[in-house]
Amino acid sequence: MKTKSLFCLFLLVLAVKTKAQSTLPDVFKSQPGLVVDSKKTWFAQRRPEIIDLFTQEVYGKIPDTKLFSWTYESLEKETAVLDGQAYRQQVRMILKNAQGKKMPVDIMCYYPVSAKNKAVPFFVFLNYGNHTLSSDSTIQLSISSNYEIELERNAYGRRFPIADIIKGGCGVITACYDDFVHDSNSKFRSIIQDFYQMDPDLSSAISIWTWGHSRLLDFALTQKKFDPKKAGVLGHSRLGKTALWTAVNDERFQYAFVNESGNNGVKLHHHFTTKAENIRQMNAVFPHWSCKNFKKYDGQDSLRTIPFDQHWIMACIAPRKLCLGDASEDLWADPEGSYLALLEAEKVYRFLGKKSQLPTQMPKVSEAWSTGYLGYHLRAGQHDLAPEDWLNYVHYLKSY
Ligand code: GTR
Repeated sequence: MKTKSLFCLFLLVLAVKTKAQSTLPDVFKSQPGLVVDSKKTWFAQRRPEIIDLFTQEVYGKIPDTKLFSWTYESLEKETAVLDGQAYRQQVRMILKNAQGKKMPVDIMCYYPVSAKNKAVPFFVFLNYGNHTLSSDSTIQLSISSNYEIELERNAYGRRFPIADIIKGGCGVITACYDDFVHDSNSKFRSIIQDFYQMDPDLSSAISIWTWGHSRLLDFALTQKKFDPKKAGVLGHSRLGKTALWTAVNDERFQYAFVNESGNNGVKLHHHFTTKAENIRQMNAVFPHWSCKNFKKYDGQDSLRTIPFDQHWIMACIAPRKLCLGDASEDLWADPEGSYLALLEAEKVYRFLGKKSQLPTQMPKVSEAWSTGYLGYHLRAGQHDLAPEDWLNYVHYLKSY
């Protein structure tokens, strides 16, 4: 009897798996049923159609940059740090909306001394308070983060090993994500109305942070030490979802580094597992991470009826570089569903003529793959942005 029920369970799992694959929405099939058959139709029709769909149904609108202006004030002139291996600068960007309302954002950048002679590859990323990156007391306490107290200095230093990144020959440019909009539903709703002058139902914190990444890139591009052809946006978890959406929308980023982004990041909704975060859970706890329309998809991942999936938006980065990292114990972010999404997105890279052939088998723990266009590594351990992840990202940004 026991064997029989086990066999039935096996058949059920098999049926679910097969269904999951057969119902995966086709990235090449446009809304009115047109099948994309040329590069031209991909770029002129299908890609914009996917971005519009995700703007309307998932992440909401990004602020219209034309309605804002900004100036920079120096908080710290170029200062030698990290035993003379790097320079650091702190700059306050004052954002101004069309009504003249101002909002400060504190930017911090580091670059290796070699950047004086030759522009370096660099990472743009948001953090949880500039002062949480290091114990150096000359870093300004964050003006907006939840971690504003002195005690929080260096609280996230491990996640951002600046000295290693500098040693690897790369620069960084960063600011606190809360400076652009607070990561709480109520604050998000008031700031987006007061400062961004947008309907909160039609946007999301992810779209505001996306806009923030682009403003950091603007600043980087005013600085000769950063190589514009080697600009990477990087994010972990909620900020990994943001890095993905940023790279789609801001094509100045040649590289996207998406670490353990999970649901609404690089995980397939159609790869439904009870161990991973689902749409309903994310919408309930973090309603401000997606627009109002996305709430109607609650439960559609478990039923596999959601009419689109995340490989569509990943494919919109093609042919630029996309590098993912997951952790073996981070089942909440669903490493397997992320790798499957990458394999699906790869079909678009190949369609666009790029020679990219990732192994069809999920990489083993501690393995890292790269095809020159797409990269993936699976770190041993839990949900985190660890020095080992950075080793892969620095290597990737420099090598491809
Ligand atoms: C979790 C959330 C995830 C992920 C993570 C993070 O609580 O469920 O989607 O984004 O937070 O950002 O650390």
